[in-house]
Amino acid sequence: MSVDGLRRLNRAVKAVEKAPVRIVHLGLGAFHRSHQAWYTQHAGDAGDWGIASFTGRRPDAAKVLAEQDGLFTLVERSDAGDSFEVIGSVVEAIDGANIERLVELVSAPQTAVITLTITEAAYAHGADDLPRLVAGEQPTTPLGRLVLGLAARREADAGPLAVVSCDNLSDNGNVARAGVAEIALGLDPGLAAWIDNNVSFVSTSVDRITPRTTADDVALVGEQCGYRDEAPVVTEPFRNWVLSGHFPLGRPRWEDAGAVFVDDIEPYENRKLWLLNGAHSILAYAGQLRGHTTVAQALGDAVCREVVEEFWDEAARHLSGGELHIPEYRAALLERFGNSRIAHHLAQIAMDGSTKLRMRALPVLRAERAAGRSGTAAARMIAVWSAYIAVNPELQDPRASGIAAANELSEGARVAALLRLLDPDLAGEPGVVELIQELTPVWATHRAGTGTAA
Ligand code: CS2
Repeated sequence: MSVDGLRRLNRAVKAVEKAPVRIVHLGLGAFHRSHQAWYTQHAGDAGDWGIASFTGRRPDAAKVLAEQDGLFTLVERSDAGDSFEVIGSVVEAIDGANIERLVELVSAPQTAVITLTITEAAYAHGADDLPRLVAGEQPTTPLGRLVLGLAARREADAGPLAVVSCDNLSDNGNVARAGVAEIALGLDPGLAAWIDNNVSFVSTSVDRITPRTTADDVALVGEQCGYRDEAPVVTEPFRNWVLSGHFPLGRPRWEDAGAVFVDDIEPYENRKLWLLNGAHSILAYAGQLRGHTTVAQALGDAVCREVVEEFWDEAARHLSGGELHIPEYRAALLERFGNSRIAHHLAQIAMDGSTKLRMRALPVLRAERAAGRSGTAAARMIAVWSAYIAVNPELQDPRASGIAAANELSEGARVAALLRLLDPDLAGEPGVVELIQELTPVWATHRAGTGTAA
């Protein structure tokens, strides 16, 4: 970006002084910037809360953003048009491999909150770093890095803080706690005890549909705003954040921006994971098998829409508590998914299916079967995944080797092996494998315009 452009961006954000770093974030991606960065900018006390955000695997995002002083344009895109806002809450953008800076910031007494968007799959992989940490080498996983930072905080006697998971996992605070504890215990039981006494793990349900930025988005911001921003983010107008847990050293007044704090987060998590994310996964596989590219296109296909609605009917039977307003929520989802100006690519959602389906299909399938019903619509989510990976074996997945091994088997054994990857117990239950097996082939041969599927 030109110096002139940057100055104009700076003026636009009216950020004379940057907020001090009090939040450390792991996982500097588009979603972090459309969600936590937006909420922090809109908190009443935003001036007190700057975010230092670390990338995950690649340094590029940090480099581009650091050159813009952390500033970027958020484009809110609705059917009615675009609106543009410069976000200034990310005051430092850092390569995740810069462990020195991470340790420095996590051990600083003024750091009060660590937020995470590290992907669902990353919570299972922290222990991969244990041998490296024990050998005194640099950790490479987000949880390994987090534990190293917490160890430094303990050494510095910098006091308690809150870790806030913002990934699409049920009970994500406790999942983060367990992942961190496993590494810390292997490294030093004293550290594990310190974490137990000083680190609060907050669970959250996060929501804002945010596709990857494209070259067209960069060009559009240039045309509409009159400056060149190399790292804008396009998102939908809707956003939601439900949090549950304790912040021992305080937090931004995110409630000013609409965040909701609850005692029991489970009903909200399930509503989001099953209705929104579950529908996304169905559309990702069924939609691509039927020749569609985006969520809006897939939803416009009556066959895809019907399987989504059937899954919603099943899931809704097991959603209760809180203030869920399911009919309104479903109607809002149809509108959000139908926003055709947001090109949300099905290929992006399809990745890491074995982890996502555990959260999106399995709870509904188990609940339906416990109630004496077949759970056909939930089983169909697994069937469309199974049909999709049979013809797309290269799809990114944390269990890629298990999927490749399953793909070598005959169809019946293949489906059983895939289900075992998701849940060995369910795979052992009579009738489940057969049900998924029956539902799979019709999708394997399906293409748009060829009638209805089972
Ligand atoms: C999607 C989510 O990629 C996926 O798996 O289902 O990223 C979804 O867009 C967000 O959770 C929306 O809040």
